[in-house]
Amino acid sequence: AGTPVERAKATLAALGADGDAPSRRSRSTTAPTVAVAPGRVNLVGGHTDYNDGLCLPMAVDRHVAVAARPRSDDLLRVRAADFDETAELAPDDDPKGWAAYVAAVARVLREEDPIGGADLAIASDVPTGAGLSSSAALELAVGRALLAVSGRDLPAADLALACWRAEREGVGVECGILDQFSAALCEADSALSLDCRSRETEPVPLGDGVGVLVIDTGVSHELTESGYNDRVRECAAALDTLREDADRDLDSLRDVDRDLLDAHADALDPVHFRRVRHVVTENERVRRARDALAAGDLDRVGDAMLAAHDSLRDDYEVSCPELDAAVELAAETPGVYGARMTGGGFGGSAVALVDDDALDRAERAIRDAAPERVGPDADVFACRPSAGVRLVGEE
Ligand code: GAF
Repeated sequence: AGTPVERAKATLAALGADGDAPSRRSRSTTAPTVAVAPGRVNLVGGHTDYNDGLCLPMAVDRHVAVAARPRSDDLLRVRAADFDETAELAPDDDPKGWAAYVAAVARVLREEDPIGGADLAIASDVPTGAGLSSSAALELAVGRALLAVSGRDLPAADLALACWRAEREGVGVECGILDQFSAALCEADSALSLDCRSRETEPVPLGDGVGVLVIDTGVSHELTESGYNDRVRECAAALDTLREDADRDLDSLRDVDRDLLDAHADALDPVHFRRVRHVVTENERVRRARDALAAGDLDRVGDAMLAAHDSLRDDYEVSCPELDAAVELAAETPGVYGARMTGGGFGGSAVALVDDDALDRAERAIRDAAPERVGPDADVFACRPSAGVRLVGEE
């Protein structure tokens, strides 16, 4: 029971009380530092980030909290409250599971400047494996907490890039920057327009009349074991073919538009053609949705979300029957503007944009129908747009 911040603090206090206590100096003189970082949904812009494309994520009001205090040695002693597990990490250790994220972030941060040893306690209410980017939230909260106990600071975008490198190099997911930038740079009450090529971000206020529902299918996805890295490679192979056939210097699929794709369609393997078509049309949908959201045209945002789902299902093939059912169920629910799968896919969650006045009714209707329509472990909850990573007390 309790919020992630309360649980992280209590867990850290309990960690100090056991036999393997931290140094007396750090225990007696240092109040805990607490960092929180949010999960996210992505309203539009799926699988565009590693193709230098556009996204429109929104951080949710569910967080990973990390309570920390310095140690006098260089160990990281980390207690995961939700898993009831403790890991003790020396600087060169290479653990598996959740501790891999902690070790990878510490390793990347150490490349610039030293970070001190620390006791860390982690607690979260971001569901794991649900496509809500719990791992980026963990990375950002750990990173912010480690910097703080080491007397260091980094701009949020630099911390996001460090955590992105940690995920790629330390954990082995060939992801783009979407999740780490969302957990770092989203602002309260807003979606975030993110250009993954320039790395420019701009908040787009969501407006009072909009609610957001998450429909967690209960089908867990695991990016490292899914077809995610296959999609990254298919895009890279398609880009090589297009460069050769068009004899053009293309930096990424961001440089490909519909005309270029159509002109060189015959050179592409049909599967690769569909992958590129998704990326090209998805960037167009993000532009459309971003402008429509800024103009308060929620019907248009919803249409872009529904079209995005079709494209992710048919051209990119990263959906699954439960996600399709969740989107279908949401789309037929009164008050829903649109819905799509969010995150890497192959399981996880769908996100729906809903008229705020109809939010409670829509949530109930979807929750009632979800066990039969989506799956026995489906869960439905409303969320509010939240700010990115921060130290508690500095909000
Ligand atoms: C996962 C990845 F980690 C992101 O980088 C992004 O590609 C997303 O899937 C799909 O848009 O969350």
